[in-house]
Amino acid sequence: MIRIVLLLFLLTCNDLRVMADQPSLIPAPASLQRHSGFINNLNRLTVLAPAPDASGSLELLQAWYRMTFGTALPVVQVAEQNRPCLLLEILPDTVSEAYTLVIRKHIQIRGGKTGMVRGLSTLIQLLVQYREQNKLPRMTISDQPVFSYRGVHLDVCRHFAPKEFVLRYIDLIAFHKMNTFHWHLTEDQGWRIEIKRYPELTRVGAWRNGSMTGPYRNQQYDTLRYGGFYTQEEIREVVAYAQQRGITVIPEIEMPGHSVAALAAYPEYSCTGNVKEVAKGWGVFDDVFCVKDSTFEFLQNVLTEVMELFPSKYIHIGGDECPKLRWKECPRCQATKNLHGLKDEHELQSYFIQRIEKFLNAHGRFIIGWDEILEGGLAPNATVMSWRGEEGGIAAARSGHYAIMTPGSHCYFDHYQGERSLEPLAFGGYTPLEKVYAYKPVPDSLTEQQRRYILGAQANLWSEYMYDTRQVEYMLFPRLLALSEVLWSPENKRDEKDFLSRVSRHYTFMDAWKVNASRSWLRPEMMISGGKALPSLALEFRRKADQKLFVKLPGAASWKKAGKKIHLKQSGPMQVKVLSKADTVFMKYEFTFSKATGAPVTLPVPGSRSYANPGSTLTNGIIDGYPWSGKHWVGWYGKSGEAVVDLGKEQRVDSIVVVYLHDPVSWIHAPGNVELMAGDAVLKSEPCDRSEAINRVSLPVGKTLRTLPVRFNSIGKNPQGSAGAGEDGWLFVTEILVY
Ligand code: TNX
Repeated sequence: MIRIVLLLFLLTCNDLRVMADQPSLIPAPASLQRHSGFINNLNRLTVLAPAPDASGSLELLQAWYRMTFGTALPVVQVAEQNRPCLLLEILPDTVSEAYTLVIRKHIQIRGGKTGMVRGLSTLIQLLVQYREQNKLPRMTISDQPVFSYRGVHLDVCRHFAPKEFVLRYIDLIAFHKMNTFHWHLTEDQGWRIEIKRYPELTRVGAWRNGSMTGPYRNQQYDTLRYGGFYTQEEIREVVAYAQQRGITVIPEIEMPGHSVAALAAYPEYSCTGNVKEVAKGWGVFDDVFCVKDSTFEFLQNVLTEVMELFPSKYIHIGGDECPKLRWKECPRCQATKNLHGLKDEHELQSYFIQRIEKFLNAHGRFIIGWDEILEGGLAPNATVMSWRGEEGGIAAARSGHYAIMTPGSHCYFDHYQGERSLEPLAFGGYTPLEKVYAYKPVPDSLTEQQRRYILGAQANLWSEYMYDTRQVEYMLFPRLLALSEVLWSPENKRDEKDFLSRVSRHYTFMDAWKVNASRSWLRPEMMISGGKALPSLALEFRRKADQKLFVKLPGAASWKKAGKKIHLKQSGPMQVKVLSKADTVFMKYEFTFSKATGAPVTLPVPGSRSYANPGSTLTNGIIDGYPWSGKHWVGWYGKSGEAVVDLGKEQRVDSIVVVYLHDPVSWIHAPGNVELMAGDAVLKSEPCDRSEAINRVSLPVGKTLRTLPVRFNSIGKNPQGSAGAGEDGWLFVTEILVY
């Protein structure tokens, strides 16, 4: 008996050891086969000089090796006795991303020029992991990506990134097996690419006389001159550097909207001729390119220089968020509209994009545009970048157009990745690591035939609140690791728990490269549910690994160790201390109690898309702040919302208070008013205030009630003069309080 137990014990130990030895790679390879045994003396690794090597693979290996370990590998002409040797077998193919990595007596990577780049990042990750043990397990990896488009975007207009950082960014995304860098080069707040024929674009357009300094609603600005741009020589350097790393650079030149900087430099291409300065604040601006022949001549000349610099098949021409106000009032735009028999300004936008598309197609290039290019008729050969959800991508695929998925819900890395109150200022939203990892780029609603039009997905880094490049890294990592695996690895290999443990280990690599990676995902997540005798709450923290939790409850004088559930009965601040081997974090939450706190809520009209949070969100005691984060709200898109609060028993209700959001730049508008169905009577509130971002409306009741059906009346489409005018808008509620 004892012997059997001992045997079982030894077997378990062995299993654990094998587990700890598992190669930890991100993204996970398509196939990995372990062989028995190891290569020893890893610290004596050499690399065999490849036969005439035009691919630059050895150079890249040495650059990445030096970034990681501080030195280069010794290069030998013949493998030496008792020293492991790395052999790069470079195949003539330059396009395929497939590679094999065989570790037996020596190490061999085999692949075309691009496959070799992918293989090198796999090898370096293994070397980081097994360096301390000084031996490498034998294995064969055969690997290739699932999706052909694996993009990362960077907005260098809201905040500028110097060329040196752009090069580093390319290294970072290539190392994680992404293959496209979408370089957002022009915006209202800055034009960042030198165009020889139009020097004013950078002399005037690359600089602004102040920037927004806080969250959008505060409308505070500094008066510092801010800007920068890339010379054509620098751009050539970036493109060549990227090419060497298997990265295609797609430039984005925004039109017809988001073009204030260009129009400040050349006001003659606006409708009014009267655009005075590069925009200081973020948002959507009414001044856009005027739809007349001279504008097209200008843009075609610009694009001609752009094509000379960027060999990519695709040129991104923007197309998003173009208000139609100026066009409606402009005689020249109206003349163009009438001349071509166009129905409305949406068709005029479509005409604009198609005319540019024709020009680029004639030069052998294809356009990508944001999903607004679907409105008023899609240009025949365009590829759609779907950002307002997945609908744009679905519509494109259904009509036989290629699409790239980049929905705000999963791919906007300018959103918060952790509890808002603990994070640096961000755009808004809530896109934690696990959510990115759960992303499926191909919507289920597509047929087999339509699916092949989904090329892949992309992370977007809009830099309104990324004041420096450290912050860019913070927002990119570790979320990029999740997206890279979503796009590279077979879906049946996806396993969140396993992935998170690999992410933990990957910090060794990220620390070596001095990446300012966020550790927010390591914070335990608070789950709130209703307590037993209302009003009360029960809190549970989803902890990671070895974390210990201590809490100081509202009104309490001292800290106590948190059990599995924490019971809460009153308003006030709650502090949480999380201790682990890695670090200590403090978290603070503010709870607001009312008669409804913890009460169950049903949603006869469920929330939309990423904001379809459960009804209990509205009675969980948390009133979110500004900038808002996605998880504390229920959001309804293009319609009114409804919620029914169940107080558990009949009781006196003097009034109810609804706390809602008003953030027009994000297409979120305060409700018109709110209503309560109190028995047969319908009680209506005054019109909702919209002077702050977070507002509350109070509705006097004075009745005895148990269930409270509340209706939040939408104001309909986004009003004229605001972002997304004429489109469906959102309605956001964070809390219902009952007194
Ligand atoms: C919308 S995404 C924009 C950008 C902003 C971004 C912030 C897109 C095509 N347009 O101009 O920076 O939201 O999340």
